[in-house]
Amino acid sequence: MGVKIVDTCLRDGHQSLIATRLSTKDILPVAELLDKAGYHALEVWGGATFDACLRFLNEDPWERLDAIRKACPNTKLQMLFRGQNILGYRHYSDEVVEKFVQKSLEHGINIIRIFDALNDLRNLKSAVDATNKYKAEYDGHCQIALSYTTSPVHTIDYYVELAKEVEKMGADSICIKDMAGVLLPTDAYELFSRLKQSVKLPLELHTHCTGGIAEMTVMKAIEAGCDIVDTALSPLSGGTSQPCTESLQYGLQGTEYDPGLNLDYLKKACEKLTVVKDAFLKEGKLNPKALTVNPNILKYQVPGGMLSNLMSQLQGQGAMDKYEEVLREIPRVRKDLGYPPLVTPLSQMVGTQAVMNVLFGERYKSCPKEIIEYLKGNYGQAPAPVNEDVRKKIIGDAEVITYRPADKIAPEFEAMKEKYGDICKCDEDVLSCALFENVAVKFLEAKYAPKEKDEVVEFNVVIG
Ligand SMILES: [Mn+2]
Repeated sequence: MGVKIVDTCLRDGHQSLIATRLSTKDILPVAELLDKAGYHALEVWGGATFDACLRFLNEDPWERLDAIRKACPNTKLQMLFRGQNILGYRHYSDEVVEKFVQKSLEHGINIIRIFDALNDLRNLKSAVDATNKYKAEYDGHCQIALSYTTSPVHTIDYYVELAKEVEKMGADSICIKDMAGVLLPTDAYELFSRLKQSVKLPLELHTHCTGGIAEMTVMKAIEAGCDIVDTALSPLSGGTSQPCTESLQYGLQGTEYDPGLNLDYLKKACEKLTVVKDAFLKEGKLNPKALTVNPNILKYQVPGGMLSNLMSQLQGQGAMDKYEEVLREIPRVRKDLGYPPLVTPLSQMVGTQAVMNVLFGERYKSCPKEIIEYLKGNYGQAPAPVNEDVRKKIIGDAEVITYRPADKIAPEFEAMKEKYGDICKCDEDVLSCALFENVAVKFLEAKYAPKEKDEVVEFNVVIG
């Protein structure tokens, strides 16, 4: 049995390289071909795709999912789900989490990859329980992903213990989610060897090429028994994205690890996606910097998506010259905050704080409100103690909670449904509003507005 492959080009590939701007029109012709190539799954939804559809592409993310499901009758579809954050940037109520899981499965998702930025398992429980509740009905699968990072507390023992706990929680498989691409080949070998000995579940590796070591890391993980790896079709692979699918297929062909993918279909899909990619390059929406190996990230631990966001943030401020300085500030902020792994939403929060610290010329002179909430405990437990001087400077004597943040969040779904009863035509619309209220309301108002053109069409009918 060879290694199984999940292709990420239609989710993380474009999230990492082109700020999640592939449209459904770009996606469908590629998806149809990938569906025939023999993948374990295609990662196509979740992460930033939902937000980007509503905010930038004027597309309904639920309709995108339906269209992809229709285009891919043979392959499992996977989504990335941020635990209690769902696909948003704050904690939602348990019943919104459950409803979102159920609707995702109903619209065709099979594998729900659930993670929490802080690996605070309390923040995974609702999503995991909901997936397990509905998975039989919809051919679902509950994967728990552990956010990988390195720090004095993030040791191999830490991950092995965490893996044992998530196995008990009801995961069907475990993913090591190395969103920054900082997992070194020898560490991967040790980590996957230890995990293989400690848990019975299938193991998956998700990493990024940013630092230039991903292919080595993937190979060592496979040799240590990793069952599934994430790769991206060539046009959206490499750089801040995943290793290239076709290359891995060529590299492992004929070995005991042969993924068994059909290279003819991959080539056809590659041709379609290359046309799309070239257009993004031409419009300047694919920054060549994102495609260049950056070994510095092995030092700074910055994930690909965060790097491209950081670049556009700094470009917007006309401060690209501060890029290296911000990269150096990130690990300092991270240490002050108790070594949170740099993954959404923590990556944006730490990134923005680092930008502010550099641009204001004084550390923590100003803070995003999310950092204030984090320091009050509202994102969950930090992996290591936070710097109390920094906490005091930012939140003073405000209360710091130790219970699960969502414990105090009242049910939100019905209230949202009532509030936007005139705009929402279905529960999916209500969920869009629950996650991204302002953006979704604006989108739905436009979507359901009577089309002016249709109303004023006049026919010159000659009755003779
Ligand atoms: Mn990723």
